[in-house]
Amino acid sequence: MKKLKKIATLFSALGALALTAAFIPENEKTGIAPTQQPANTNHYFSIQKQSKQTQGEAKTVRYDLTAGIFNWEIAPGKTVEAWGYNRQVPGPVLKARKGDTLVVRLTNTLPEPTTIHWHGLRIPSQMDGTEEVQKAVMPGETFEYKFVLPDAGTYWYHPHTNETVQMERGLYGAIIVEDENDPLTDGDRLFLVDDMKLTAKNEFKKPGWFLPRWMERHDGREGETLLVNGKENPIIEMAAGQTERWRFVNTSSARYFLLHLGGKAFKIIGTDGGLLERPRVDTQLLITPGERFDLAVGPFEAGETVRIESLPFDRGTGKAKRELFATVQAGAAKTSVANIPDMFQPVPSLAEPNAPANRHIKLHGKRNWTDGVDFTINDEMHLHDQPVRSGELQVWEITNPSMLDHPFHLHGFFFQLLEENGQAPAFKAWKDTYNVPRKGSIKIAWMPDERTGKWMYHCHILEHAAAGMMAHFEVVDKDTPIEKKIAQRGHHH
Ligand SMILES: [Cu+2]
Repeated sequence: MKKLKKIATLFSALGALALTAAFIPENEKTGIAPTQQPANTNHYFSIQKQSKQTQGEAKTVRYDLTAGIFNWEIAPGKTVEAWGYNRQVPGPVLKARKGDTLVVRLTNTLPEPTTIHWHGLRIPSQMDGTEEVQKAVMPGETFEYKFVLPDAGTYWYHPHTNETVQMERGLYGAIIVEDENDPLTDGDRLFLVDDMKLTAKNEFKKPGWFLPRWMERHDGREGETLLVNGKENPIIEMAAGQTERWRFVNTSSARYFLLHLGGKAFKIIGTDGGLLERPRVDTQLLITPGERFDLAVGPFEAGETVRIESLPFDRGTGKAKRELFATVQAGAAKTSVANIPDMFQPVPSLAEPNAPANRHIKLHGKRNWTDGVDFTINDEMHLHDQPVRSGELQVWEITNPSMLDHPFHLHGFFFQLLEENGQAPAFKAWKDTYNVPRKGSIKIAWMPDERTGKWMYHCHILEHAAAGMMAHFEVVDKDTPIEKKIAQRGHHH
């Protein structure tokens, strides 16, 4: 009896050992120290520049990300059981220079499978982080992502598995790709805008009976807890007399963020795919889920307080409020070295606004008596769309006869807006996410390159994508007969 017990203890100890070994990140086993692992998210509020010495020579930048569950304080005394990377919300800022190779080792300690999608990065299809191109990373498993960063700008990462739960609870982070052409500013900050839907006990709220469930599927999930960089109404200290680069990312499930800085003018300098052709002065700016905008902000006067708010914007749900997200306090003045030129870089036109569309995409919904509503693309949930060929210009007309706005997101490629409701846009930009207004339409152009493989486009309101507003398609080599691909796909399903 005693001996048996001893053996049992030994076996359980061995089991525990094996389990522990599985959870040790590869870097610790090999003794290679991971680079740049910040301990908290304060770094979002003040980004350190890359060292100048490394400029010009491409390098490999490594990060270890561990997806897990932990307590996260969103405000003093207010803690949620978050899901996040490296025990912080948002996860670490991944920083590199254009041309660098990014290597990210993901370890999953969540109770369910996960993946990482690199929103906006023009990387190979196999690295896109969807379950179309990889097997989800199971609990206890590790997966290495590795790719070259082709474009400077502000990007973000998040799971492409069970997004309505995993992203809502905090699994997301920012990526900054620097370039020698970046305008000189006095500081660099990130603003990851999010909301959480919490109970009075600060637990993630799940809609109980059918009507709230129907509503959440229809409208997308919006919560009353408003966050910037994982914090509720943070106070940001900034020196007077400075001009800073503020990088906004809308990481929320469904919230439309109509940025307003107390009426103060700011310069829009970049968006999803990097810098604009020239800065644009404005006092408000719509940032829909998934979109990024880089601004040049300031200078402010010493002692000034600036409220970072979202103005009311009705996206068809009829719920529009003015809301405070963060507060900036300007301290004593500092000398400025900022220089925002009048011209950045040309954005060569892919097509004229009147170019005829070679694909028509309809975003819509239909009644479903179990869940209230299904969301569709060309009348199908989770559409399998036709392939496109490398090097063949795509002009897509995307119509939205539904009663709700939908932020359209294309994976892996930048597009240009040609028209919105029949009007040419005010400026040219590289985008990967753009709002399709309800009862309206947009026309976009994009060029599939040699990165063949499986891609997708979908609404970036996470509940809408989950409810069917999602399409899969393939980029095929220019010599592949498309008819054959369609036949293969037909055979598959
Ligand atoms: Cu939508």
